[in-house]
Amino acid sequence: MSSCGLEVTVQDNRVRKISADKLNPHSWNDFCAKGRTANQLVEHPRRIVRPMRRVGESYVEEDWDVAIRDIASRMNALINAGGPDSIGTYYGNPSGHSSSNVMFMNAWMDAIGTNSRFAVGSVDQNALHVVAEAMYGSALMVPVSDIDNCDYFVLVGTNPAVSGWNWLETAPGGWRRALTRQQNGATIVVVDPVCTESAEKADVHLAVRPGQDWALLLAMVKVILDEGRQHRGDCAELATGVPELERLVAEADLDDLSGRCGIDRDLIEGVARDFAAADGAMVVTRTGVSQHATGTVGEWLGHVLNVITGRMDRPGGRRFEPGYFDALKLAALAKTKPHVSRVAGRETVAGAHALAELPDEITTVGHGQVRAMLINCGNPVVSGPDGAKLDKALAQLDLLVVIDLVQRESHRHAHWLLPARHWLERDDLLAFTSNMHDEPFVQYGAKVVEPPPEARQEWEVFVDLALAMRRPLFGVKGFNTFVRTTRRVAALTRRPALAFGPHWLDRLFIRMSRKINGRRLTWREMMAHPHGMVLGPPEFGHFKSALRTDDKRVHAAPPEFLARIRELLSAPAPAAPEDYPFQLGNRRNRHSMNSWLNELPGLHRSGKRNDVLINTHDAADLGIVEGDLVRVFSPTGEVVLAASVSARPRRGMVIIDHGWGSRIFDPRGGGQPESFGVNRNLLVDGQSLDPLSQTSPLSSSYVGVQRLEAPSSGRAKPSPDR
Ligand SMILES: Nc1nc2c(c(=O)[nH]1)N[C@H]1C(S)=C(S)[C@@H](COP(=O)(O)OP(=O)(O)OC[C@H]3O[C@@H](n4cnc5c(=O)[nH]c(N)nc54)[C@H](O)[C@@H]3O)O[C@H]1N2
Ligand SMILES: Nc1nc2c(c(=O)[nH]1)N[C@H]1C(S)=C(S)[C@@H](COP(=O)(O)OP(=O)(O)OC[C@H]3O[C@@H](n4cnc5c(=O)[nH]c(N)nc54)[C@H](O)[C@@H]3O)O[C@H]1N2
Ligand SMILES: [Mo]
Repeated sequence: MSSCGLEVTVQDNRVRKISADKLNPHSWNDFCAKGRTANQLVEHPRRIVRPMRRVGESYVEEDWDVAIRDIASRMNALINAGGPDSIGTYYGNPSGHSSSNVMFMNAWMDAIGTNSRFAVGSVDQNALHVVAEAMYGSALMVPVSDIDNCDYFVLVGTNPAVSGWNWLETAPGGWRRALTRQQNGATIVVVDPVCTESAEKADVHLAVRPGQDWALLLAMVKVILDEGRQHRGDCAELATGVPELERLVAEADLDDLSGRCGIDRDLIEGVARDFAAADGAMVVTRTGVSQHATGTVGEWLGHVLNVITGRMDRPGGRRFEPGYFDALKLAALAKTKPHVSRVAGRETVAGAHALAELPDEITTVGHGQVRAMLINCGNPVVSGPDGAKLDKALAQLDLLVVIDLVQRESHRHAHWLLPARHWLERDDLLAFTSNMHDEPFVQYGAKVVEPPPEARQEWEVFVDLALAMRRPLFGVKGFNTFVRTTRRVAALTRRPALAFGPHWLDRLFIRMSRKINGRRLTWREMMAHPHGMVLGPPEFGHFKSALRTDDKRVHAAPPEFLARIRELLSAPAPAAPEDYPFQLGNRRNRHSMNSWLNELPGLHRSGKRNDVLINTHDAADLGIVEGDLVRVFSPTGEVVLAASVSARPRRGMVIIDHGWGSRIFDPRGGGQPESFGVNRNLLVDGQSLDPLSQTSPLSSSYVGVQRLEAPSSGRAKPSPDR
């Protein structure tokens, strides 16, 4: 799914065994809980297997025809009354793991012409999109890591030992490969307020103050530019804006920056000099940087360090992988018009509005008020800020449609539950991500088990809805007639493949594919390699020509980023409010995938719950010992959970894993909802955002912690396994 090759043994249409595909030349040594447990989701006892319509407090199964007709007519009525923006959408993380889902969801949204699009990017990777657009000219131009040649890694806000080396790039086994480099002399620097599994293995761990990466990275840029350690050639020819950067760092003071980020000045200077001097080096920035109000400028300065020290397109640095398919070109063609949101007045980022804006867009009366929502592969009540507010808003909708495998927390008010196919039940070619692999790679994802007969792929739902609503797919007049014609031909000839669908486009994408090592990939060749094909060694030299800026240069100093830094420099360093002295951090768990694996049997053996990790000294001050029940509260909400005392977090920081506290309902069996752990995002307010990426500062909230009671003998278990 994240493009990792799996070997699946199937008998009588049931998965018997899943293991890493040893014959997959790209990903054979990477295998995670998502792959290992895939069959449990396929056979989930609470899986939705037919469309279900809400009747009072329960659900009844219906035919697809009934579902599509009802949804289409209700949506059309809402559009007639309040305009296309009254239909809202939210698409979550797994939508990006299916090309056909993304493509046809957009085709449908363009068909109805709605601007009420909300996406997971605003709780995840928007900062990277904004930086890539400003510096490289395309939101999708994401450099990949050349791990195997790197001598000096600066890993900022990422815990690859647990989460893997991926965020708009996939480097299978990335962390293990970095550790191999380390054994051969490379240095690993981890910047993280928490002493994570990755930080433990690092040569240098910089326990930065949360949200202050920008100050640390700016200090490194300053040391490099002030001391003349930059790559002169790239600063003059590859990039524009270096003089502006020099002016910016002249206004900053190293002691001030060191105070802001909480890292000693000597240490910063040492890391900056070693980074600049290393043969191959890279800065990598991820969600730990982005999920703060300063996320975009933190992300930006990571890229700046790579650019000014000559790391772009050089061994051991960050490369551009052109892949077999030019996703940047397609993205430029398919780019949606920017839109300003009705209530908050903010412009879309990467084609969608911030999830944080959704509740007010639903509850604020006026033309364009969101009255219907379609949630595709998402659990926004749990993954975004102030879930309680969103839950309340979702309850007020005239129509809530969900496409998912099971009914989770965000789906509790759904009027329609539509059954999706699991990725083991569908064919897919992930052409859009071909430039995100760290080597040129192609694999056709083949279906391994037959889905429940009534489960459908998302694209089918979007096509059927557009046809039933009589609104042209892709917003192209005549497209629906064309689709109907191909369907008729397919029915007459009994050749289902003749009906228009994503498989038409997959073939087209391969026909259009770029030559790699002088050869063009063919469909036949791809299909003859079911384990995937590495299309040649990673190539350098594609970065400059792939740039989509008007002058084909890297824009190292976009004015809006400079302005934001000046704003931060002129403000005092943020301090905790008196009643909420702790900053709330997050971590990922080896056995979780955001909110969607926690309930599976066999995972989290030592306890299906999250707890709150409190620094040893802070716990002593509060009189809290391991296993105590504590209340964690903010102005937005509160949760009650067990304490785990640990030396990992910085003082003044408490950590609660996200993704928990999401009920799993039983619309078919009518059983009680199952629930594990608490939703820590109930503590995060939805008002503050990173102004540049509109990302919610999920890791910046201030909270108070209060001991409620001592552990009963049964509760004082160690913290959940990682
Ligand atoms: N505090 C805090 N909050 C965070 C984060 C954090 O680090 N800290 N991380 C953020 C990040 S990085 C992300 S990506 C988001 C995730 O946010 P979301 O994408 O909104 O949430 P997920 O938990 O990934 O839920 C995905 C849903 O898709 C369903 N699903 C899985 N496969 C399919 C499929 O093939 N088809 C359909 N139709 N449905 C499917 C699952 O059952 C599940 O209900 O959370 C964010 N929230
Ligand atoms: N097992 C597992 N793997 C996953 C996922 C999962 O849920 N489970 N989710 C997948 C997804 S959707 C994504 S986007 C990726 C994310 O991959 P990563 O970005 O590597 O995610 P995390 O492991 O949460 O690491 C983020 C780190 O940032 C730190 N951090 C918090 N605040 C700050 C700060 O202000 N500055 C710095 N420097 N660090 C900070 C946190 O302590 C944490 O260790 O992982 C993917 N892989
Ligand atoms: Mo993510």
